[in-house]
Amino acid sequence: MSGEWFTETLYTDYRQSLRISKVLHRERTVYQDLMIFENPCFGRVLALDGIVQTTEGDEFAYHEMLVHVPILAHGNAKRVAIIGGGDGGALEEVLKHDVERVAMVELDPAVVELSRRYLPSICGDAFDDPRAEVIFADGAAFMREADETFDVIVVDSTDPVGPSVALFEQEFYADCRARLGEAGVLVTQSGVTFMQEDEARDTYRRMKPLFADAWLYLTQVPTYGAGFMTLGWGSLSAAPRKTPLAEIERRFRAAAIETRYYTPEIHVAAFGLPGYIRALMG
Ligand code: AG3
Repeated sequence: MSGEWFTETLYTDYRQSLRISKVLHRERTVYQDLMIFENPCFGRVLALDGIVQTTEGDEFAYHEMLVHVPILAHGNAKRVAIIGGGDGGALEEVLKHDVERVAMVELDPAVVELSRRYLPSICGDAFDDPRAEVIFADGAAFMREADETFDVIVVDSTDPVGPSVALFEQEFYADCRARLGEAGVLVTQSGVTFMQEDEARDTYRRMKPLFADAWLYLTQVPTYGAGFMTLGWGSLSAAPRKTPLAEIERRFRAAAIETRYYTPEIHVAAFGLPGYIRALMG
């Protein structure tokens, strides 16, 4: 942060800055530096350890693709786990579906508390939904020790620096696989590929030996900068990713969800990858 600008320090040779019109909150939690500020273009912004996690203006481009793609590809998801996701944006999207239980496992209680206070436009009243259980725990340990099964597991993590490193390891993906029901799907955030090639490559290569179907898919989030973000995809069956457009359209209509980024067309198209990303997959 310098003067009235917030400058992200994620990369050594490329930076993005957002004007700070007002700082709403700043604290060093037990786990990380947390800041919530306002920007004229994106509205309220949540940053953790100096990295933009989500903004009121563009959170839809991330949370809708992270959640609706696996749930609608699965077709009958009743039990969902979210690892991370303390701002509640992913949780809110999951709860738009006809699910029975959502377990959200977040490391840092301060992220949930401050998101409820300052980011209600992102989390809505998701945290009060009786189908949701918020568990404050280490996501990797939770998956190692859990004994329930999930239809969809969504990993809504920070970048693999600091507390979330374990969420990018093959052991963690294997523990997730063990917790997935038939045709279950695991999705993870795997970085902005142009800048974070290793993240996408490692995610794919670590998932590939574990899952019947491993892939990456795309979204584009303005405040993550530098082009497409990929989301990692691992499934116990090839069927979910290959669900035809007409069937995705039918499920989307039946779910009666309003979206701003997600459409059945973009769902299917998101699995088509540019050459520079395809090349990372070998
Ligand atoms: N988690 C993904 C943040 C990625 C930002 N990093 C980056 N630009 N490479 C966001 C959590 C929101 N629920």
